[in-house]
Amino acid sequence: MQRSTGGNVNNNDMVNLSIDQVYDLSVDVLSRNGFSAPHAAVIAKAITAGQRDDCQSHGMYRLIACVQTMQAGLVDPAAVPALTHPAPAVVQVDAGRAYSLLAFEEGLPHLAEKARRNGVAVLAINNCFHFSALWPEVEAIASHGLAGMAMTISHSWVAPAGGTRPVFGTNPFAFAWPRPGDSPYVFDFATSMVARGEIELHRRTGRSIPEGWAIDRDGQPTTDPAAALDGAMLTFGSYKGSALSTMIELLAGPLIGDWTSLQSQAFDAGAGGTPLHGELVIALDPAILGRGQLAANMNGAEAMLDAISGQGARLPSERRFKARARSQQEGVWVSRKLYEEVKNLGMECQKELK
Ligand code: NDP
Ligand code: PYC
Repeated sequence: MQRSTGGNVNNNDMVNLSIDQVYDLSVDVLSRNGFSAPHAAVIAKAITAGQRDDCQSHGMYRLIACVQTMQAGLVDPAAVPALTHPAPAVVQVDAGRAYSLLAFEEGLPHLAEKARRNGVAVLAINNCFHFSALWPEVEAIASHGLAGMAMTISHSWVAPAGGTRPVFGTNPFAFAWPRPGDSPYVFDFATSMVARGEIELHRRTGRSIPEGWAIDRDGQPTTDPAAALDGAMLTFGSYKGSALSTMIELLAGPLIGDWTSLQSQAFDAGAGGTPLHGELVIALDPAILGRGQLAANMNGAEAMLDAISGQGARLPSERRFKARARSQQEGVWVSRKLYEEVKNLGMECQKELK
């Protein structure tokens, strides 16, 4: 990639950056703040993908939390993922209290190979700090011609339906289906009404949040993002989202020998760091499971997906893929405030050290 982190600063409040500039800036910030080269590269890749695809809650702004978690002494910036193979269809990766992304990168080829051999395979990532969106991971699985699912937990920020006290994380679930000659079908959503990052972005920019996203610490509905962050977020779909979130707590937690969101929150002990827990990733091979009629099965899938978009309904990820194409042509726009904040991350420490 071409190295340039300067950016084309506009006169108004926005800054235009090429995708390469976002990546290079992210690598610079992460490296300067102590992340090893392999970790800086995969974290920068995920952050750049988020910004490129207009997923603001998991784009450049996440560098702030990465650096804060690092400065709090919580995350290991250089741990080498440790892979084990407890069963023919299982690969388990201990991230060693580093961010999850390098563990995923190293586990993915084993996951794909095991799925092609067994029809189904599981990648369990343990002991990882986790900040990233899940769609890049299921998209990567689909690029192997496999269907993919990923789920993870976070800190206990979300109240169960009918309750008022936080138990669940924002617990995202992502799915991808490979489409011959086309972008995969992908969805990726928090089981809370929105990602917590979205509420944080509302607070940063002084915007109120819609009703139904959260309650305050007294259990009352609120549209104030600060009160929401201090209170409890709500699940989507009432008791249905609540049950899905419970499932994710169990499958990405105790099933794979890892923590729940309550345990992650307890470990954090008010430090405000990124959550520390596990992630469950599943790959399924249509060539093995499809009773020897792969082409016909894929055609059936295409007909069903066409029946959705054929009536004007949009497929999930359609907005994201359009944003990706646009960003590749025009670069991305970020607020000058965020750009300056990110550019200066860790500079204070460097000055103190001099
Ligand atoms: P959104 O509600 O913005 O979007 C969820 C999904 O629904 C996307 O696939 C989106 O596609 C799709 N979608 C949105 N609107 C429509 C529509 N009208 N018709 C069809 N599909 C639609 O996401 P969330 O706020 O729930 O989550 C955002 C991100 O946060 C996710 O990527 C998630 O992985 C991440 N996250 C990560 C956590 C972690 O612990 N690591 C915790 C919680 C969230 P499109 O993108 O094209 O709009
Ligand atoms: O936005 O909910 C969120 C989130 C939690 C951890 C990473 N992202």
